[in-house]
Amino acid sequence: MNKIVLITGATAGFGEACARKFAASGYDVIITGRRLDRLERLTEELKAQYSVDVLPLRFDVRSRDAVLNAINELPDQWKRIDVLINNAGLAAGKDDFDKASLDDWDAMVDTNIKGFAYIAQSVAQLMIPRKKGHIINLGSVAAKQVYAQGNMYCATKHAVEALSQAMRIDLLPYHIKVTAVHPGAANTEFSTVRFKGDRIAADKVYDGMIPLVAADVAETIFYCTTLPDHVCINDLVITCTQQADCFYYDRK
Ligand code: NDP
Ligand code: 8X3
Repeated sequence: MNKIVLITGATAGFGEACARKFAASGYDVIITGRRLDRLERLTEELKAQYSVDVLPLRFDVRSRDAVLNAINELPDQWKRIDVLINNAGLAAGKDDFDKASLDDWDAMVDTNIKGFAYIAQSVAQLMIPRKKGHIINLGSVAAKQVYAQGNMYCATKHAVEALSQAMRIDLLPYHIKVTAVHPGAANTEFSTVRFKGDRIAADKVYDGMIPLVAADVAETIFYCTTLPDHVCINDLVITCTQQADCFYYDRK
């Protein structure tokens, strides 16, 4: 029987790369996101290329009802989730605290904290009876530091850090592993989303350096799942070689 991974935000970036990596390694894959066309395309690709089962689920993690319906109504054979990659998230805008859009703040809080927590709790409830499972939460270097104009995004990622610690403590009796993965700058759709389609602003983020790509992060996440049952990586920061942290870059 194949292991099962559930990946939120699998229509782009890290989530999509994780779907490919885990499917290539023989996992059956539950992929989620809002963009149905991408979910359908990826489903066909994974099934054809890797001969694994794929279950695409379209929902918005900001909707509590949608999350609970999707997870509670999983067909029985898909409830045996071994790994959750709790990845769906975004930065919206990059503005001074006093000028930032409240809609942007709501989108980040609702997605990166509330949606993230709804997913983690509902999947943890499926893992608990089996006393087995691995939750991988996508934080960021912005979970460790706060940078100018990062205000609410950094706050949401600090919340991911706090909630990862909280899950690790409260899920300890069930031997559920909780790993927080904190990437630095990675060239995905992230910056295009943050700057609302402004490609010049988005590309500037990666000026003069070779940033991470989604496959780098997927490889690292997958590695965390390959360790023996008694070993858990709790917290992992990964940056490209030209980035030290939120502040120090060596741009050429
Ligand atoms: P992308 O923008 O490439 O992908 C984001 C994914 O999240 C998409 O699949 C999107 O799917 C999904 N998503 C966003 N909002 C929602 C929502 N409300 N409901 C359901 N799905 C949603 O970004 P990345 O892959 O780069 O980012 C993934 C995670 O990693 C995020 O949490 C991000 O904060 C974090 N991160 C990113 C870094 C980077 O530099 N790229 C660095 C550090 C952390 P859809 O639009 O179809 O719903
Ligand atoms: C994404 C990386 O540095 O733009 O979380 O916040 S950063």
